[in-house]
Amino acid sequence: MSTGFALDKPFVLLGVDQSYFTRKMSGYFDYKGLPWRLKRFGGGSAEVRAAGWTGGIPAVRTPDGEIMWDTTAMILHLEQRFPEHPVLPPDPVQRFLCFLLEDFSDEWLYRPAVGSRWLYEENRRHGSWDLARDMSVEFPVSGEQARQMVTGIMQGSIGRLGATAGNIDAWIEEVLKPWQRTLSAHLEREAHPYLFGARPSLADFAFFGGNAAHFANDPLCRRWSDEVGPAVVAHTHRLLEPDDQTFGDWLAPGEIPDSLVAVLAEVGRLYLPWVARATAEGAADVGFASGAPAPIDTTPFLTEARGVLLARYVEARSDALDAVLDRAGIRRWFADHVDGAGAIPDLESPPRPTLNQPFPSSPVQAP
Ligand SMILES: N[C@@H](CCC(=O)N[C@@H](CS)C(=O)NCC(=O)O)C(=O)O
Repeated sequence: MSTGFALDKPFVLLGVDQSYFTRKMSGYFDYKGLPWRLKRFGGGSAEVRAAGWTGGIPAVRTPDGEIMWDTTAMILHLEQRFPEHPVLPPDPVQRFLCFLLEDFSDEWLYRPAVGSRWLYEENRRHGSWDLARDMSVEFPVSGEQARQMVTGIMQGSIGRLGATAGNIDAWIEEVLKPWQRTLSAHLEREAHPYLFGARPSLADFAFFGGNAAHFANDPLCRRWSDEVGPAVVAHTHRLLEPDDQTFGDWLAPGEIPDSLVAVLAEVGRLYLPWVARATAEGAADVGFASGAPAPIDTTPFLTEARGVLLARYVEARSDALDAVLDRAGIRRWFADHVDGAGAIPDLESPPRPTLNQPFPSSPVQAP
């Protein structure tokens, strides 16, 4: 299997275990069977900054010493180099839906993930110490100093991603729990223990990252996930131990079970209306049924990501795809916005995108 990488050295994943996007990458490496090791990183590496990185963990050092970042771009780049155990469904309709669901995980579920860690005392107590231990490996500070540092930075940034003390309960009751419940109802079926069949896709690793780092990890979130999404917790555990699993085939071409349509409809309940408006107008309110205010600005990263997904829709568009989007009641969030389509990035070389932070927090400074 020639990949252009001498695999005598591992990939170095620069991030932390408590990080949503770091776990997305670690889950992918484990499934692909690529050698990797974790190096605790919260932004203090001169090597990574010298490569042009400006924020957003993780980053990755390849076996031949190249630095790259942005999980979506890195996974799509590695898929070109390591085609075995592919994570993109071959069927063009399922492949577009895979990108749609990955986008939902990366750009939406991250908000209740970080909000629930820093706005609920029990989660904050556990999360801040877990992160402090890792941060104090990289920075010359005491555990307590690291805990105060990371708590200060994250609490200072959650407002920007739309989570506040006034609306966090709405994020949990109107976004997280309905999502975990609907996803669990799909994953509990024997025919598809993963989103698109009996093997995991890019979107499965996106959700795995959020669950392994937050929703199946932080105490309060774990109790909710056990209650409303037991098959989601089981999905997380399978991808934590891929060597113990037997993976099967993708869904048959054109096969879109009703339970998957329900999952897509859940994406269209609050996220797609919000992102379509926010990226077109600069900002929009989530529109929680409870009335909890959640006005959120787009970011340059999000507007670009939305443009890429619309370009993927334009590229994949067919009667079959539009029929599925109609079944889920979400076609208009794509078909009516094709003028916002951007360019699909070419990921031949290790990606170092200029924009990498959907949710920028202030740069990590040692006290
Ligand atoms: N586009 C990036 C997003 C990375 C990202 O936002 N990571 C979070 C931690 S899970 C982070 O570093 N947030 C704080 C920041 O951006 O300053 C990816 O997919 O890797």
